[in-house]
Amino acid sequence: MAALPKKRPQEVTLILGKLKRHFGKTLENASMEHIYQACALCVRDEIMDRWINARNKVDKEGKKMVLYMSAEFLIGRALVNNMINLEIFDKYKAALDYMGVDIHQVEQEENDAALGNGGLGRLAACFLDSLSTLNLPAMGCGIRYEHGLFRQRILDGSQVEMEDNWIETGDVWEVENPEEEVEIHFGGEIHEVWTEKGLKIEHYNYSSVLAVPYDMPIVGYNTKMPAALRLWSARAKNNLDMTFFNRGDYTRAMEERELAEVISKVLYPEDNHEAGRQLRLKQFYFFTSATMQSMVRRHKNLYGDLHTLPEYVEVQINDTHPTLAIPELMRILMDEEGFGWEEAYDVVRRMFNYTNHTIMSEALECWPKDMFRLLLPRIYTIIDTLNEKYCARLWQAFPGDFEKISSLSIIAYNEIRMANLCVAVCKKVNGVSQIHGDILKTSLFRDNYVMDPEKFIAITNGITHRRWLAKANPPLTKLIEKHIGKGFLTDYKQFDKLEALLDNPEFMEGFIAAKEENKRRLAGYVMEKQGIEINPHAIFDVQAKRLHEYKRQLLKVLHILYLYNKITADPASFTQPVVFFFAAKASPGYVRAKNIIRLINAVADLVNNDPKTKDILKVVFIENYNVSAAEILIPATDFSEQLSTAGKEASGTGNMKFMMNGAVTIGTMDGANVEICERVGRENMFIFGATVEEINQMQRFNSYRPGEYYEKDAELRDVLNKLIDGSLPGVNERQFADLYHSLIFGDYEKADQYYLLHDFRSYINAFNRAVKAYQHPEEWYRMAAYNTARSGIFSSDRTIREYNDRIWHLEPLKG
Ligand code: 26M
Repeated sequence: MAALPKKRPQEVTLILGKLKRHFGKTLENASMEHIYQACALCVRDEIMDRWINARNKVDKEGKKMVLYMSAEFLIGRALVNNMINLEIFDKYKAALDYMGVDIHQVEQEENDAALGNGGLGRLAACFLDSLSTLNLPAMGCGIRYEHGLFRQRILDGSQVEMEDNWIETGDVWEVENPEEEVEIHFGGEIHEVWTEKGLKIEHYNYSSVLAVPYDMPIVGYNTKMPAALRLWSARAKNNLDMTFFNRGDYTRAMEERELAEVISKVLYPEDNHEAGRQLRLKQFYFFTSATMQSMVRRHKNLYGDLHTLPEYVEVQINDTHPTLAIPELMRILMDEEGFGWEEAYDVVRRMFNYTNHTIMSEALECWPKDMFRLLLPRIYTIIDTLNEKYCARLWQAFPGDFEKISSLSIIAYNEIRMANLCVAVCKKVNGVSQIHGDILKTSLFRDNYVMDPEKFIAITNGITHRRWLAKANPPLTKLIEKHIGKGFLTDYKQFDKLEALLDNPEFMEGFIAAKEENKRRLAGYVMEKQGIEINPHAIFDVQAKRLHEYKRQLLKVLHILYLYNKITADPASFTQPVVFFFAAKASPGYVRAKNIIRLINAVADLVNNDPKTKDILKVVFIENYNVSAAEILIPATDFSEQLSTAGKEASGTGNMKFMMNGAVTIGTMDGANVEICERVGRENMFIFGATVEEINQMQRFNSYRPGEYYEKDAELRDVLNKLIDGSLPGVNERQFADLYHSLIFGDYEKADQYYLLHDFRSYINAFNRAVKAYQHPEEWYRMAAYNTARSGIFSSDRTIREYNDRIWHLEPLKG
């Protein structure tokens, strides 16, 4: 039968209308980017009414809201995500089909909004999706970086950074609100003046920068309450300083403007590392001051009395980066609103909560006192007073114990320690997985825990299963919907229903077909982007995360070299085809991390081109890992590599994404891997390596001797020697000497800080068990599908419910 002519979908008219009115184009002469813009404008229209409505309701009904403050929001693309959450994806797909346009090509026109580095920023984005889906009143508050995380290219095996320009295609989602701009003050001097009302602080000779908010709607699934993401952009107070201009000093006239606007120019690309740079401190004060000023302004307009602020606002600070909101609110209440110290502190101590994301000492935020005081003189005096009062409290708790008091104090050794400030003032301090929460109590914040045990909680991270399953994995989502309906999209508990389907052959066939389809999609992506051919029938083994020594990409490299040695010595010893995918950005200044990228690519060169290994092993470095690449990579994965040294990865969230998409984890007992293991059992994942307790033991007794592993294990020695014996193509023999040396001898730090050699054998063992399991397809896919079935608890909807029950106590918006 001939196909009936399809009825023209109504969305076609909408899209064509936007093309005509906004760009003066018809379908025939519109570019793909025009079509993207037109679709985005249509979707935006669908959002706006709900958005306005929700905000009015919150204001009118006097609902409490949460301000989720974060220096990073790693959003990714918005178009298709918004369509899915508005339940209009199928209609738009049909409309574009009708117009002869592939919706996935339209999708790719959008640049990722990569206003974050990694886990911390992506968690913030998942949380906003869940807050909106659960209809909880929320606003995300951050910085509108003109340039997000750099784009990565690999040239001759090395990382090269290129400028990101997300705004080119992202501005369609934002609404500029110049009427809500606020002024931020830096530098200058402060004076105490006596007035009839008592001592008053005045601030002189400061320089001003304007903060202009741009609001972006965050649409949860079928929500009544789109959240707002408010990002602040820096602008000079005077466009051109005419006093300089009139004197003929044209450069100076513009300089002022450049200096102001540089504040929101670019995201610092460091993850889990703190370099103490002044501009970054400016960024932090800039967005925290703007957020506090606008919060106070709104509250005064709506409710009049600032004493009631804690009844209407909860502030969650995402790591220490937004900590300055605390002294800034003290400043506003005291210097601008006439509150006394105790009166202001009583408001502030009831509003703030702090999430810690790392115990890596190099990532703990500390600022040199002198630099801080010059840049923020008034905030400095407030912190100084907070510190004084806190030390008095510490003295009560630990009389005479100067060492303890100085380790807990907010200011010591000429540094201001943001984590200590947070712990001193916040109502709740939370870790991001159970094990991480325990480590906070027993090590990083041990003494604070003794003083205030009720402050410390652990709420395990989560991921939004709308983006990470429904958007990223259409075939598996369709299969799940067919068997259990769409309810799981808003009710994560319904994942449990999948367990019964593991005995259903139709479901299992569909599960396998979905995995195969996703593997072919990834193979197509790798071919298109990088011109590399891969075997879609091989095991897809994936390690995708920021490059960091503690995450141990290097352990994976050692393992690949081990397999290479084995196969070249005896081809029969390992015959299972495996593609090893790495995807990772390194901070541009992190020399060793960049060298590990260079090494991965050298090893790829070696094994991919050796006739003895090229049909068995393939190493692929995925360029420019970002949210959109993750959406392709993760659903295609068989083995999820989660190799961090136990005790170092606070939670991990990639681990959850892989699990949900039916990959099986090879991992250490670290972060949320521990809870994944609790959910699926040791028989459905591959655990290896030292535990936190074992690592602590070795540290306590200083008993770890990596050199002994090198001496006793000949195969390990052969692997390590490959780094320096000229075997690796395309590099100088000295290229990896530092890595080699750091594992066996160490230099400034001690050798093999992250226990790679200790865990090497244990890892090989776990990998081999995984390969063996994979070779029994029926059992393997059951294990994979079981992982999906047990993953519901890692939805960020569960996480947000827990934050709400234990910290915020917000009421969902109804009607
Ligand atoms: C700080 C100051 C200066 C420059 C950079 C930073 C900085 C930026 C990002 C410090 C840490 C940053 O991120 C830390 C992070 O992403 N932590 C991860 O948080 C995830 C969400 O909770 C956890 O799942 C990861 O385990 C944890 O590593």
